[in-house]
Amino acid sequence: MTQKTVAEILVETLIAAGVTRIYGVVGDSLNGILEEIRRNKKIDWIGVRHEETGAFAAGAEAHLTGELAVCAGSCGPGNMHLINGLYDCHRSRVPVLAIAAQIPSQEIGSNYFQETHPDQLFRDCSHYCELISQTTQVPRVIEIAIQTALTNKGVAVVAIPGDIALKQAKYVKPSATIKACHPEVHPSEAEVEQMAKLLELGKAVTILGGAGCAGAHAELMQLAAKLKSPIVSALRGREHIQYDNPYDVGLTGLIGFSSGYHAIMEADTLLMLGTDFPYTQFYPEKAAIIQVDRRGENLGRRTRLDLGIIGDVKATLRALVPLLEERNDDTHLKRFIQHYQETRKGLDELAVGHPGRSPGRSPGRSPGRSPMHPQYVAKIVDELAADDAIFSCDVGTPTVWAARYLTMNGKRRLLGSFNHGSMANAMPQAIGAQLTFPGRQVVTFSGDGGLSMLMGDLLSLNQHKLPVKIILFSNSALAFVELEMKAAGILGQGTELVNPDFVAVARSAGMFGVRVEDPVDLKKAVTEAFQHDGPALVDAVVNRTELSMPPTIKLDQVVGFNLWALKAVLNGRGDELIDLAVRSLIR
Ligand SMILES: Cc1cc2nc3c(=O)[nH]c(=O)nc-3n(C[C@H](O)[C@H](O)[C@H](O)COP(=O)(O)OP(=O)(O)OC[C@H]3O[C@@H](n4cnc5c(N)ncnc54)[C@H](O)[C@@H]3O)c2cc1C
Ligand SMILES: Cc1ncc(C[n+]2csc(CCOP(=O)(O)OP(=O)(O)O)c2C)c(N)n1
Repeated sequence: MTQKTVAEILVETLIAAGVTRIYGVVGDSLNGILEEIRRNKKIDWIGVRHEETGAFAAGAEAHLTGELAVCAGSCGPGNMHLINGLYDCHRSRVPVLAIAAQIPSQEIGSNYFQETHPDQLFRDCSHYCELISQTTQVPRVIEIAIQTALTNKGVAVVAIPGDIALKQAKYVKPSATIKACHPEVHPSEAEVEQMAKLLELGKAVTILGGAGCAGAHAELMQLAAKLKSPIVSALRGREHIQYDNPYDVGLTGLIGFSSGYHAIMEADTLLMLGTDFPYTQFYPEKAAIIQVDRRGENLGRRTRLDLGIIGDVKATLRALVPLLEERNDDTHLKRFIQHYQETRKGLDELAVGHPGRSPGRSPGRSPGRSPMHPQYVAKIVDELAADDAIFSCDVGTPTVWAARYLTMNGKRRLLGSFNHGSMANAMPQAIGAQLTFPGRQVVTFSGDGGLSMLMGDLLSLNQHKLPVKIILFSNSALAFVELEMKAAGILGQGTELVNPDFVAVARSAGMFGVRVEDPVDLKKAVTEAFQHDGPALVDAVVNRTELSMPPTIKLDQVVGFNLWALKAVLNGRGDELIDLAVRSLIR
């Protein structure tokens, strides 16, 4: 009977599933697996400086390829550091396997050095989470974990004590089934007919499309053409929907466009396709609402429905479109296309650079110089970036600028921590993206708070020779939260950041670095960074108090804003108040 070590079988099983790299930080509980990876040579070990980076990087790889990606952490604190990144992967529904090493098996339950219970800790951020306590469990448990991550789309965790990994086990050839499979979910004919009937009743139908529209662009355009419907995108759907799309009216939501907001609110029928857009206050109260989603459990969880259909967007639309009459009346569509053009014009007018000056004042700037509009930075990067660039944006205002100013063209991709909403995602995701697509340009929109949170992994860019381009929106603040505090009517504290010289940090990490304070220097700096043969950072000094106004301002937000203004005046922060007031008037 052929025997192999558990680690050997684990690595072979991963290779059979198409895994080519594992992100993580080593530790002696991982030694058996590490040694097998070294010996086998078919998997690259990507050492990072923080395990959370490894989990985000694996998530980016899985998002971009749809295939399994793997990260690993050593026992106790080593794998606990994975947890936030794994939550992000799980909520974004990307297939990731985490190998969580465990303390020696005979010590479990004795409060041993570094003891935790990963098989319990990771339950909430995984579909499958099991401990291998016997050699006879491999390869079965590993295969089930992989299969579950791929089929249910999300995280699976295998906890494995270091000593078990080194033991001999009976060798079983890895199963052929552990590959990503993409079955189509079709609704029944009767359900599609019911949907067609309901849609025919609507005079003003708006489509809200999300990430579930991936691969269904042609069908979506045919549908909108027949219904004469404007298409609003949810943020995760942008990259799949907004290109070559004459029906596009932008995003809705707090950081969305007023055209997207009104196209939904003023529709008599809303058709939700592959979206789990979470903000309930942005759904219409009176319209008939139809939702199509491949997961039945997601139907109706954000808004009440008149009809819920379980099905893939592509398969459902293929069946639906032939049943619909083409409409002649395009009043609803035209109205919101025009609205969108006006909104777009308004946003583009904000994306300007005034050489040598800008209206605000912020701490830490060169004397006599005031910061740039972040919108201008975003617009210039959009113009200069490659046609097939992969972008990632940090949670915070970089998400706003990416949502509003990065053009999606069907080849570009956009990564973020959109569902989990964790800071510090952009640079780690860029690591995964660049390793997966070494020939493509990978650009981050980073916040100074976000970048500094996992800043140790700037070192990984040079170490792994990853030419990632970091566009740093340097505003010396946790600005998004500052804005939220203002909207909530509190003066706030804890948002100020005393930053290092990021260019010096970048250079000492082996990167190209350039600081830009004057808009006139921006294009040259971004071009140099893009042309540099290696990792680069552009420290763009931007205005801290640019408002990301919601498409509609509710009374309580206005009251809150005024309350903040009052407190600011009473506390003698008048300069910032004027700054804000000017900006909100502009808009
Ligand atoms: C700071 C910040 C601000 C934000 N502000 C906004 C905002 O203003 N506007 C906004 O839109 N978002 C905003 N977001 C993002 C928001 O939180 C959600 O992540 C986003 O709206 C979800 O997009 P989605 O519905 O496309 O993706 P998901 O939430 O991933 O939903 C996709 C849905 O499609 C289904 N699905 C998947 N594949 C298929 C298929 N083939 N066929 C059918 N169904 C399928 C899934 O089951 C799921 O229900 C913000 C995020 C951050 C961090
Ligand atoms: C891990 C984590 N901690 C805190 C928050 C709350 N939060 C959301 S955005 C944000 C500020 C982000 O600051 P920065 O990266 O500097 O971007 P800015 O908004 O200033 O442009 C904070 C603290 C979060 N989302 N995630």
